[in-house]
Amino acid sequence: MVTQYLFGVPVETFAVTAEVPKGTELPYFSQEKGMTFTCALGAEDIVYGLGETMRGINKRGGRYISFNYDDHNHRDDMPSMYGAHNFIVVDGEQTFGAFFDTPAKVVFDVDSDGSGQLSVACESSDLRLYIVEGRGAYDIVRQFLGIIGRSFLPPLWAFGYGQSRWGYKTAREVSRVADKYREAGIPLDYICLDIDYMDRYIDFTVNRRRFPKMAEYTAGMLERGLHLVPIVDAGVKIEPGNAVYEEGVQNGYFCKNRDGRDFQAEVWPGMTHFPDFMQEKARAWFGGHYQFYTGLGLEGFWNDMNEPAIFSTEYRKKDAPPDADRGDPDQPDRHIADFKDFFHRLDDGRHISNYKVHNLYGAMMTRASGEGLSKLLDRRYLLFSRSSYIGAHRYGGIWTGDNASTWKMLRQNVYHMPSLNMCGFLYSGADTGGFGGNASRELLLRWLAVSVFTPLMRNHSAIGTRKQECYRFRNTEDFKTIISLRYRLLPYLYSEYMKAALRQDMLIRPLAFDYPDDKKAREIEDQLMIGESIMIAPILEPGVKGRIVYLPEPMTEVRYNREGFTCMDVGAGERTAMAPLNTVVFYIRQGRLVPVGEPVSNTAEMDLLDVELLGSGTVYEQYVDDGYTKACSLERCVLQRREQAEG
Ligand code: MIG
Repeated sequence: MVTQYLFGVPVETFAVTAEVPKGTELPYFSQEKGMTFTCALGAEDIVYGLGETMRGINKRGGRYISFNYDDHNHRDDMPSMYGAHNFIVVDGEQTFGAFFDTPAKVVFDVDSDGSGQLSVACESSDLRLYIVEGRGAYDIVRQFLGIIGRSFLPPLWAFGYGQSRWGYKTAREVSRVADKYREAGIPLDYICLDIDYMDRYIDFTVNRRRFPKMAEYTAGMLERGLHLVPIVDAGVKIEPGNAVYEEGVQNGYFCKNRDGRDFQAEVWPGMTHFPDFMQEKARAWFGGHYQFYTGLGLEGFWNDMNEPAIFSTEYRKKDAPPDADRGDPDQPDRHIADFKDFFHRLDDGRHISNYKVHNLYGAMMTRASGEGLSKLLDRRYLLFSRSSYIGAHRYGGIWTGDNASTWKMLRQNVYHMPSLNMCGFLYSGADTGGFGGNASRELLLRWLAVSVFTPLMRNHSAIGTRKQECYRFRNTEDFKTIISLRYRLLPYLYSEYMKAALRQDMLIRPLAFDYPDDKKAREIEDQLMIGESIMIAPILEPGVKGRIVYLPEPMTEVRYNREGFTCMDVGAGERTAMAPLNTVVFYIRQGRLVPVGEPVSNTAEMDLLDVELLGSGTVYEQYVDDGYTKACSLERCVLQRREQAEG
């Protein structure tokens, strides 16, 4: 049961799409000190949720601030990342979910001082609070997913493997990446174009010298089974003659400064204006401009810098001293002052500083692009954004930003996935191999073995770091093996994604959600459930050849290497699983099945129905379609039966 509590006059966030009955008496919480909600936690209570935040799946012991930031130094104590996902689930003595629907700053103190207190401080007293009651954490999450609307449905090719790097400068360089992958026989479905494809970092342009004949180039790539995925930044370059700039100025589509003029901030293109994505008309206008790309045959995009990220503003120079707030743990960045310097016009006529609706900016950019692309294309599009708010999951996915080539970040990727799923973001993933720093061969292989199971599987790295394309490492055969597992599992992974999205359910879950009565399973954070059949127990440490795995029930242990799949039934309890770098071990639940396909070099070659069934079950309900139709429904499921004789 979900109940809504209304405080003040909240800004419309579009997060919740269902009609939710209003309540008068607030259970669990005592509301103190303005809009601070507090609740005493039991000693063993687990607190789930908060999507894109640091630390483990159980958020207990930490302090988290919803205030979207571009900070590439992902430390454990970093309070804010790029998204605001204000949904928590308390599981224990009291079991309930709470969604704090407000676009302003929210501070979640989840028993950070060990006193057993959960406190949620909302900076704005205008908000909607949704309380979800149910039969345990998983049921509560499903009810929550039920009120925020269906997840974005990407095309099949978006589930392929993608290569990206900040620094690809020319069509020639991009073609070389494609050639090298095909030569090495490593499957690949798309290559991302970072900011250098643009003309001086201006959105909706292509640098004609470095990417001549873009439409032909895109078509040629598509013939090789490769999609190009350009980046789009939030800021619009101030430059007479730039049509997007001129239209924005004329129509009042940009955010304003204190004097009512269009606000100026420096980002990659130099001085820019920020589109006022809070206005419906500005969204339609910006989204419509994706026609520039769709006209070139492009169908996939990543939206960046939409927290929004700022280098300097008309009020604050780049090298200005840090403001007085620095050192205050709740004001973790000097840019916080910048967000008070520009204003949105809401569709109800109110003017409001970005600071007060800050967490919606990236979400509304995603919405603008998603709605634009839905109109422009007769098929599904790929879109993932850096910044987000709950609700944006209906228009696109997210990636978890500028991580680094460290084992800690790999582990964080594992922790992020179920938390993001709880907040609606099914299509997500990390920069595989790490963005900052230099990836070792071992780290990249282990990371790929995790990314095989995340919907977005993209290798991305920063300019100036060690080049991280798989073919640059010794013995590319090993990379081919791991990535080919992804493709062989696609009949299952695609089916499970679509079923989860259509049922408004989670795809990636903590073990505790499937085995709520198993005390040990409840504590495990480095193993995950992927869809209805698979459990993974990835290797997240350097220099080890195996790990201890906990099985809450007897399962089929599947070992995949260059020879293919080997299955073995194993009992419940702890066991040691050895996995050399070129091998992935995963588990299939008792009585369940996993359909696997033949190896292919990209999704265009796949026949989703040509499968072999692994596991001890008898029937699997497989979602199948052409991979791009917009008309997706559970009616597209077919039953795959295991032959009696085989079983
Ligand atoms: O200021 O476009 O998170 O993925 O490669 C950095 C360059 C801007 C940040 C993104 C990253 C991307 C980079 N961008």
